[in-house]
Amino acid sequence: MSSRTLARLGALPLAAGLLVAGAGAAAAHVTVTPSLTSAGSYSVLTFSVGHGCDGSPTTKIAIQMPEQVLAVTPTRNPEWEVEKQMATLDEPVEDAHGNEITERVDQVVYTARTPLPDGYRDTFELQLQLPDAAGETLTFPTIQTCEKGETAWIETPSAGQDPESLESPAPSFTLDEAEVADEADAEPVAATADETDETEETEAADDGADALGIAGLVAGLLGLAAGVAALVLVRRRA
Ligand SMILES: [Cu+2]
Repeated sequence: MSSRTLARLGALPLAAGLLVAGAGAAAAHVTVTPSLTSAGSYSVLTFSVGHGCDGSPTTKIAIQMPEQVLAVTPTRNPEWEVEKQMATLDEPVEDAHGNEITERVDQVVYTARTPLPDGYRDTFELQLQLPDAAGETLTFPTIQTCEKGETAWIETPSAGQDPESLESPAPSFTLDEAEVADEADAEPVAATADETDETEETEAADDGADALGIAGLVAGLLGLAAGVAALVLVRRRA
């Protein structure tokens, strides 16, 4: 191993330390914190707004979705109206249920019922399935509109540039490798259990009781499987 390689390896922890320190400094910006970063996972992204525009209260936050993202489920926030602005896809695609999708969510726009005063923060949660693209950085250019003026959080670092040197960086994060446990995705499993229950309820009482017992057993086993999968996930992260 050459001394140059050793020097590079030595620089790695330093670079990582700088990134962690940078996260604190960026806390006042408009930032995104994903609940999961593994490619293909269902993640809840929490966008936070830490201040107004040069002291002016915030009236609107418009978050642009990366092109690879088709569908978004925004969490409602009692202080804000939320609206999805759609864009037509160049070519229709099929979703997991075989339905044809002709448009995607281009922007999620939160409009304040009462402007958010400078010096107070608020958060916006968007649930979406992360694209299956480990290593790629997802960027969410965001326009913050205030009673006076606006801030465009749209800057992205060029190659080798320190993101901390940007005045108004776009919220972003990098996708990690897909988790193996994602194969046994919790959502489809839950949907199957629900359907079984509904079908059994419409049947005769005699058969229904037996079937419900079996459905309960199946649901129990599925729950156990999900629990084991979750445990494996937790162990892997630790
Ligand atoms: Cu800031």
